[in-house]
Amino acid sequence: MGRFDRYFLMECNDIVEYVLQKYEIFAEDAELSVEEIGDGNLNYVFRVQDEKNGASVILKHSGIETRAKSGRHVDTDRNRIEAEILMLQDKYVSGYVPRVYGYDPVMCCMVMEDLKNYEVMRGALLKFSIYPFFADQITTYMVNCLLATTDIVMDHKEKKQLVKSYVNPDLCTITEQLVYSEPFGNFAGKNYVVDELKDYVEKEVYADQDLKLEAAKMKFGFMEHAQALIHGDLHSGSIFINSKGLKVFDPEFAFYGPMGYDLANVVAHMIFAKFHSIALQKEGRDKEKFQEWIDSVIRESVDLFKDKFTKRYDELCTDCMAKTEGFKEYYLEGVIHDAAGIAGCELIRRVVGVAKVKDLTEIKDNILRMEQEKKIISIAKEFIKNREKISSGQQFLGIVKKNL
Ligand code: SR1
Ligand code: MG
Repeated sequence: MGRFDRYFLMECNDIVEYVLQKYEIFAEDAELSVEEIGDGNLNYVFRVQDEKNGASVILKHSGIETRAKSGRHVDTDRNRIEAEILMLQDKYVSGYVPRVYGYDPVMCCMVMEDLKNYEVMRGALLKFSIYPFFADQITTYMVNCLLATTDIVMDHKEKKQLVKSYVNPDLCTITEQLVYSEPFGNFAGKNYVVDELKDYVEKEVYADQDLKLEAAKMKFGFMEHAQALIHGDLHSGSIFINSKGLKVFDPEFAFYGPMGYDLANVVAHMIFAKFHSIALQKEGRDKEKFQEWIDSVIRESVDLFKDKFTKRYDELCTDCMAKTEGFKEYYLEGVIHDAAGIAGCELIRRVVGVAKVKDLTEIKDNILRMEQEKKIISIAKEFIKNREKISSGQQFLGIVKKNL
């Protein structure tokens, strides 16, 4: 029995032997070095580099426990789901996801393209970088991947096979708890905020029964609505970007859920970037330009999603009843309402919950941070409570601007 025929948690010094045994990627005279570069909550990410010839790959390896020492066990099947989703999405929207070279179900390890010429978008936004084509690119990714996997387009039996193949109970449990439950009641007692925000959160979030009811409705929408194969965690840390293009990665939370979930994450994390800039970017022309660009992304992510969805729907729709006049508009309205409400949940959970975002934690002055977080909570509450009235990019942006 070989060393890698039975699962164990690999470390840096196991990786060269592993790659050489399992893959014929590198030249015979390669001089390989390994570096652990992951900074997520769940997995280990290694860059393997041939120092002599320049080639490199990324290995993503799943542990049975989360990295954050919560002791939470998470099914390593997420690594299979991630590898398969990336390969599937490459067919729907070629070039928008990293290439996968192989997946090993024993060691729960995927080998993929090293995107050295790209930057993780959250880091880039924290430096106030602007990407003029982002809204256009991310909506192309979303519409192509999401619509193709719905009952609108896909053979219904084939779709049910995908639903089965991507049941993702452990990762969905994380979302059900961290996005749809804990933010509205702190049931596990693990939420935390800066002292200056505590009273506000008690009153405006935990004691708001109307808010809790709307969140409960949305939680069941998430669990019960197998609409499309969603990415499931499409925040700015799941996007590699440069001035020409982007690659969406890390779809380990993928499953059949409400497609508004992905759009919601894009919008919510642009709002975090906006408040990070409001708090920490030096006043001046660059700040104005960054703010204007963020606003345009919030608006266009929604409007371009709608335009592209409308066009692709007509091209791809196969279901006879889905061709009924008025159904497309009804269906798309529902997606946008979902996106508004889910964006609200995402905004609140990153303020009060255990999984924070650097956009806010980098604001070291607690008063300044509390001021931004209060506004974010107001925006979120309006998104959630009024979601069924929100149907355009301008309405999303209007709510943000009203609460600045
Ligand atoms: C325990 S995982 C915490 C969060 O990180 C991931 O990126 C997801 O957003 C999840 O909710
Ligand atoms: Mg992730």
